[in-house]
Parts: sequence; structure tokens; C-alpha cells
Amino acid sequence: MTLTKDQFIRDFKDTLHEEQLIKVPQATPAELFATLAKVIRKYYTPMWLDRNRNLTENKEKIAYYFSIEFLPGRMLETNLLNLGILDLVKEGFAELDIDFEEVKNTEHDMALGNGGLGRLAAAFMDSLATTGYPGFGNGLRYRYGLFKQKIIDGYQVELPDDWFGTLGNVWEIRKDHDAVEVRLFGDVYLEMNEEGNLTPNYHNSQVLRAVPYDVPQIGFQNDVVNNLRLWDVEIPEEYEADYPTVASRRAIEDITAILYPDDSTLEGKQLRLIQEYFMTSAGLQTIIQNYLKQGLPLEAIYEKVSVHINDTHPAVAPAEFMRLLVDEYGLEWDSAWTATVKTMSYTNHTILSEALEKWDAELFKKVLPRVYQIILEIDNRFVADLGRAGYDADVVNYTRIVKDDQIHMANLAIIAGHSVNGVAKLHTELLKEDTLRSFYRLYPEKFNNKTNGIVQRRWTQIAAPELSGAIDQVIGTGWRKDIHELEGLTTYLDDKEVLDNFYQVKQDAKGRLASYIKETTGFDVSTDAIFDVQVKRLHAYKRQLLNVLHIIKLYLDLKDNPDKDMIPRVFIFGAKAAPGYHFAKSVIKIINELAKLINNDDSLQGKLKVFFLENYNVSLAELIIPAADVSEQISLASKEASGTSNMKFMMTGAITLATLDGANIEIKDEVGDDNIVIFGMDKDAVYAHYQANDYHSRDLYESDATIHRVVDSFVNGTIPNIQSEGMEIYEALIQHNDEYFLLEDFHSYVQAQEKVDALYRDKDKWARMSLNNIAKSHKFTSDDTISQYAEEIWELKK
Ligand code: 26Q
Repeated sequence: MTLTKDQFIRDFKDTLHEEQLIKVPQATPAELFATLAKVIRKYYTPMWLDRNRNLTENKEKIAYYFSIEFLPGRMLETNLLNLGILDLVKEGFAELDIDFEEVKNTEHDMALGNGGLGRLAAAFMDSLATTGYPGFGNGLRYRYGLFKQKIIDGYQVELPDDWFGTLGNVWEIRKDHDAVEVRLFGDVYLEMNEEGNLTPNYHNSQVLRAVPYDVPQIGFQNDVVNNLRLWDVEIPEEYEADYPTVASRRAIEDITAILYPDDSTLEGKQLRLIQEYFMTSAGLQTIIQNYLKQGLPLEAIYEKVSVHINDTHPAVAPAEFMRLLVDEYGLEWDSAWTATVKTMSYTNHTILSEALEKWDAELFKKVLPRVYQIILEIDNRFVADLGRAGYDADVVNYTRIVKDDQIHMANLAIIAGHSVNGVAKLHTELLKEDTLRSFYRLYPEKFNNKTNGIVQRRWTQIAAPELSGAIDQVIGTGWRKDIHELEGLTTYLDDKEVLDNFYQVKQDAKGRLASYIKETTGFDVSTDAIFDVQVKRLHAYKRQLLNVLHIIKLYLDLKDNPDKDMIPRVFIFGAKAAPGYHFAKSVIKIINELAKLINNDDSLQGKLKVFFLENYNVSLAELIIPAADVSEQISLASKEASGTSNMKFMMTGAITLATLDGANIEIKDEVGDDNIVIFGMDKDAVYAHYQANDYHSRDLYESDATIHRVVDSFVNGTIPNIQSEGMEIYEALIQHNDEYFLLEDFHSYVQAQEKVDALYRDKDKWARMSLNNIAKSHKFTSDDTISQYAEEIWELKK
């Protein structure tokens, strides 16, 4: 878009005046933020209208990405950057004497997700708009995002994340006219209609109103604006009388109140099922209505529509689609089925089969009686087909949807779709060989890999402006549009001046993080230390505890020998633990107590510091990641489907310290063995243990003095205030046989850490490795990942 600074300043002042009735000096940062959002909304609205009109007129095929999580973080800077007016607005603000950073920081993170899955969905929204493919998101408009984490007395405390604040979501637009109804509970009877077809009659069902709120997804400097559609729940006017009490109304509002309600109770489970169905049904109804406006035949809907199922949470989609096509629009089962399979596709994000969603048949039948019947019908036909084709009972039993009174959602997504993909090469191989092997034999053609990616613009231009400036100086600004130009940095790997400059940029980012650490914890850290970072959800398989074991070893070494020759280390953690995940919360407590012990021990001479930065979220990631020297990606090989923070660290010049897991393998393939530090068992070694059942953590503990001493420190008072948590960890490692093989990988990890220390001593070498990582990181742009989805799975046109 074309805009001048003066015009912007005029627009801004006018809006502030008209909407808030004030002038700049009186306005609070929040008022300035709200005003700025309004101004830029005016700038992009015409593009948004055009986009919707063009897609309808040209009858383009559209992909709809259904996800229970979207984790965009803050939108202001990214919207400005993508509109091409970020610098201009900053200059305008400077002229108005407004502190842009302060205004920016008043925006609440949009945290409708808890980790990689949600961040990936948000990345895909950005990349769809940027690549220009017609792709829209469908999700839920949670009133509260992922909880806000406070650390009190070392423990995680969860507070509601009231992200609407007083302003609401400044980006969204309520689309009342697009509301639809969603039906739950009750009884359903099939009756013959006049044409002689069986049609369902519903009795005593609950009818809810689903209202969409659209959030614009602005492409990078290409005038494209796509939609992220978030559904909210309301009571339909004609049913108001059914909800006479505040409590009965609250129960409805609960449907979109929180992400992942506690599902330890039956009520919690039911609520989650309702959430998933509510979003899916509302989305699919609108999709069909919009398609039919084009006057095309319903049985050919797959030619204009793709529906993508992001993990199993929206996996009720094929059954609901069948219901709509057959019951509501009168299609024959067979043509509805063909259309459904061609429309649906599914991404798996986890290797653990326990994590694939299953629903109790009883519960499902109660909440969604008609969808339940349809699932039974799909299952019956599937079993009959396999029987006719002569498959073993084993295969049938493994792959069928309904068994042991449970509904296996992944099985439904696979059977009723045409594509199943994993999120990194290794992950997809493991799906084929292990988790989904029977399906792979049945449908080899459905399986494909789409390695994850990240929005490079957010992690360089927004999160690392100094780094971006340094890149400009070396290879010009073309990389800002075409990230593959970063490869050009490889020409400068031996240019001392360039290396020094990039080293300095990293030091500056470390300085910013050091100030934040000082402000939030009171401790000074030196930027001469190695900043060693592990930020991600807290989970046993991600092995934050292995990092802790190493820190304990360093601590004990330093206590024995305060003159130990080591480069000072600052270990930085950020992680939220799921509220009901006891083990993960214990690890948080232990990290905090260990940090307290270490940070207050002057005898360590500042060689060791540990920080757990509370409330890790996208905005904090933008501060932390560019400041990392070392990126900890230490999951047990085979367990991390892909990982995406590994890509962000790489792009901002950290050296990856990793196991051969997920996308770490592909990072290694890009940078080469000399520019990454790999340790630990590979997937084959891990599987060999499973096969032979020959792992005995207690033997390692008994026979290895170092391991013995480190593990004992959880229970012998070395770390204060962790009596029960220390015991829990001790038991997990020794009594319960160390499920994620920490003790077996321990020495290899320690050696890898020693290698890091040695490498860092050679400043030029380190800077060279770092630059190499930046240069090769373009491989992991989500723009390319989404182009592969668009071309190979959804068959979209730009
Ligand atoms: C399942 C059943 C019941 C309740 C909750 C869930 C549930 C909730 C969230 C299952 C999975 C999730 C989230 C998974 C997730 O974030 N996976 C990550 O996805 C990233 C993007 O593909 C990968 O990079 C990570 O490796 C993967 O862990």
C-alpha cells in the first residue's frame, strides 16, 4: 500500500480525536494502541473486501484449516510489517513523541494455543496470506487464552489470561449474519420422508448459536488479506427462556471459555467434545453454504473445497460432513462418501499413540447422537470392505474406528480422508513403520511428509531487528522478501569483519535479555557467558530434566573445584506445564530451587547462573530466542515430532545442541556435522531397547559414580526445599526405570556440553558456525511448507 508519513500522522491524530476525544499527550499507551489498530484497520479493510469478492467471483478452490489452537502472539507489528508501513509508523510515532515500544507492549498476546501445534497453525495463516493461496482458518474464540503462569515459592501457579482486557480483540470483526445453529444431545429417530428416504428427527436437543468473528491475516506486502474465523457461542433468541438462571447461561458460555478444559472429570471431557464439535460443525455448515452460492453441484464440492484436520481435535469433521451432505442436503451415501474422502486431509503431530484422541462411545452417543450413528455406519462399511478384500482380523481390529466402546478419532480422520502427513521426515517414517503401520499398508498413497516451518519475518525482522540490519549490510535487503537469499551469507563465512559484526549483534540481543533478567529477577548476568536456552512446553519426553542433571553436575564440579576452567554459563528455561501434569510441575519447582541455590552462591564466582523465566509465550520467545548462543533440543530420539523452536534458534544464529530427533535431523543435514552438536542415542538405539527390553536405569545408577551422585542430590538435601518433588524425580529415574533414558544419554550429553564450551572459546569459529546456521535457515520457512500443503494436498491455485 502507498502511504506517506504525513498522511499517517494526520490519520492517527484524527482517529484519536474522533474516537477517543483526546490528543496525543493525554492518551495512555493502551489508548494509543487501540487508535493505531483502528487506523491500520482502515488501511487493510479494502484489501480484505476485495479478497473475499475475488475468491467468490473466480470460484477459486479454498482450503479451510481447522485447529483447536491458534497461537499468533501479538499482531500489531506483524500487521504493520506485512502492510509495508512498519518503519513509516515508527517514524511517525517518533515525530509525535510517542514511544512505539511502549505502545506495542500494551497488546495482549493472542494465546489461543499452548505450544508448537498452535504456533504452527498461526504460522500457516501468515504464510497462506503471504504466498497468496486461498486458505482460511477455523477455530474457537476462547475468552481466556492459555493460562498466565506465575512462579510463587518456586511453584507454577495458573492465573486466567484475560486477553480481551478492556479493549477486546481490536482486530476481529463480528459476522452476525454468518451465524449458524449447532445441535447437541437429545434423541434422534429416523423416519421415512415423502421421497422415501430415511431422515432424522431430533427430539429434545439443545440448539446453540455459533457466531463467527473474523481476524484478518495480512500477507507480506502483497495486498492479500485472508480470514481466521473464530467461533463463539450464544443462546439463540427463540431458546432464551430455556436458560432462566445465570448459572444456566454460564454453562453455555463455558463452551468457548477456555482452551483444554480440565478433562479429569466426565463433565470436562464432555465439554471438550462439545468444543470440538461446535467449531467443526459451524465451520463446515458455512463452507457448504458458501459453496452452494456458486451454483455448483454438491457432490463435486471437493473441487472447490479442502478441509484440513490439524491433529485429531477436529477429527469429527468427516462424520459431520457426511451428516450434512446426507441428512441436510439429501445426497446419496456413496456420492457423499466420495466427496468427503476427497475433501478431508489430516496432519498428525505426535508419535505417541496414547495421545491420539479417543472418545467413550457412551459419551459420544449422548452428546452427538446422529453423528454417532454415522460413525457406526462408516465403521461398518469399512470393516465389510476390508473383509471382502480378505484382510486379517488383526488389521481390521487395529484400524477400525469403533472398538472396545471407544471411538478412535485418528482412525476416522485417516479412513475418511485422502492424505495423512507427519511434520518432519523422521516423524513421517515412524508413523509409517510404527504408530500407523497398518494404515500405511492399507493406504500407502495417503501418506506424505510436510516438514514444519516458521514465519521467518517474525523471528528476524520483528524479533531480531539488529540481526536483520546486519544481514542487510552484507547481502542487501532482498532476503526480506525472498528468504532463500540468506544462502548468500555463506560467501562471507571467512570474512572476519562480517563475523565480528554478527557476533556483536548477538551480544546486543544478549544484553537486552540480560536487562530483562535483571528487571524480573534482580540478578546481573554477564553477556560474556554462554546463554544456553531451553524454552518449550514442559514434558518428560522433552527432557528438561536432562538439562537439570547436567546443571547439577556442573554445580557439584564447581563446589569441588571452584577454579574449574569453564566459560561462564547462563542456563535459561521457559516452560508451562499442563495444570494437571504433576511430574512437569515438579520439574519446574526443582529448576527454581536449583536456580535459587546456584544464583545465590558466591563461591561459584559467577560461572553458573540459572533462570526460569515465568510465563513463556510468543512475546517472551521474541526476546529470548535471538539472545541464545545454545539451543537445547534434547528430546529422546523418536519422541519430538518435529519441533519448531529449533528452527527459530537456528535462524537467529544459535548453535543447536541436539539429539537426532524430529527436525533436528533436517537442521543437521542443512548445516553439516561441523555446525551443530549432536549427542545421544538415535532412534534405532531407542527402538532396540524397546525391542530387547534391556534398559535398566538402576544398573547405571549403581555402577556409575557421577550419575549416582547427581541423582542422589534430588533426595539428600543438596537442593533445598524439594523433599517431595525430589523424591518423585528420584523414583521416576530409578524405581520407574527412567522412561526417557536420561541416564543412558547423560554422559554423551555432558561431553556434548564440554564440546560447546571448547567451541565457544574460539570466537571466530563460533561466529562462523553461527553465521552458517543463519545462512541455511531459509530451508525452514513456513511459506514453503504451506506451498507444499497447497500444491500437494489441497491442490490450490494462487
Ligand atoms: C490430546 C488428547 C486429549 C487432550 C489433549 C490432547 C492434546 C493437546 C495438545 C494433544 C496434543 C496437543 C499438542 C501437541 C503439539 O503441540 N504437538 C507439537 O506439534 C508441533 C507442530 O507440529 C511439533 O513441532 C512438535 O514436535 C509437537 O510436539
